[in-house]
Amino acid sequence: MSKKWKGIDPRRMRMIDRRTFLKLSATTGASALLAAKYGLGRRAFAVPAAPGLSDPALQPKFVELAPNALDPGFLFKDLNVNGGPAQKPNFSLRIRETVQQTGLIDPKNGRRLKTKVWGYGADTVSWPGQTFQVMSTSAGGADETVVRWANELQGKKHLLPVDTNLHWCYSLHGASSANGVDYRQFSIKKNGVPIITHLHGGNSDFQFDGNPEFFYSPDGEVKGPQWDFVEGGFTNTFRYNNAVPAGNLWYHDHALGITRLNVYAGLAGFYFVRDEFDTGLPGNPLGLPAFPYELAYAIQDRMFTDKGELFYPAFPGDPFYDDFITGEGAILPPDLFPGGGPTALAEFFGDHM
Ligand SMILES: [Cu+2]
Repeated sequence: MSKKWKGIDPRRMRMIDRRTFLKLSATTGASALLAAKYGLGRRAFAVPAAPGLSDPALQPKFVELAPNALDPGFLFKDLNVNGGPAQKPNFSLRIRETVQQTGLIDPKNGRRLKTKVWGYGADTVSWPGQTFQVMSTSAGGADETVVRWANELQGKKHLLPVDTNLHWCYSLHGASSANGVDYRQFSIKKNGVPIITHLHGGNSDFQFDGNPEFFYSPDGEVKGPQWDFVEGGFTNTFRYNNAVPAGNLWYHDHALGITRLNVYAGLAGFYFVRDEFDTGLPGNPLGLPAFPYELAYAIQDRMFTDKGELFYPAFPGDPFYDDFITGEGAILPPDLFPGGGPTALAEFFGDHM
């Protein structure tokens, strides 16, 4: 770190950012004024992608401070602080539904909207999940980080429309079911939403790697077929190898056929490995910035209804449906897709960030 950086007060950093932000939002404001002058409604510049959806042009921008995922207050607390052999999990986490304010407002009255999301957390859950920070064995860390992932999604309904005609958790049967179980006997309505967490970039044993066929329903009642081939059977306590160099990893859901929906609902977060070079601390041998100058942001795109609920296209009339279904000449058998959905679309681009 150069002297120059050391001298800057973190609060001033934030101010600089703010000023830049204000400048940017002033530009947006100017175009709105121009529009008013020439009698163009703001609608002339953007419209919601479909009726009933939130119009991003009517949302205030650069108002909320984007949280830094490396803020010490946002790190998960390691339950075995001294890196000692992890008999208990280092991190005991749950996957649950919660309600969050994302910064969205109701343009009609300026009131904040609330959004139902799914998140990871120790006591309370959040989207994105809090950040892991673990030490590589090369820097004296334990051999493994042990994480318990408790599926506590209690609703018997997904937040988003699920295409159950896909190759997914509860459609495995016949040759596609490795353990011979017919998973069509299960449903979200009866058994809840299955999950399985993948540590992206991790060096993990197969049973802890978040393979989609290792899914499990709330409380592990329904287990994916691959658990039958694991010595000792199913567990929701996973072990991650710490004999890896420093890096920016992330964790996210990976359940068969509903990964896009579970992640969209909020199931993702950061996982940093530190080592003797990238220590994450000031004065590290690589001269990398440390908190508050080292920042971690996940940029994600979403769509919302005008009530603030997450929206994901799946039915005729929804954004991208024409591009990937009608326009491609796809024919969805009406007995399987009453009303033309819900179906999975090949691509999606949200209009809110
Ligand atoms: Cu991944």
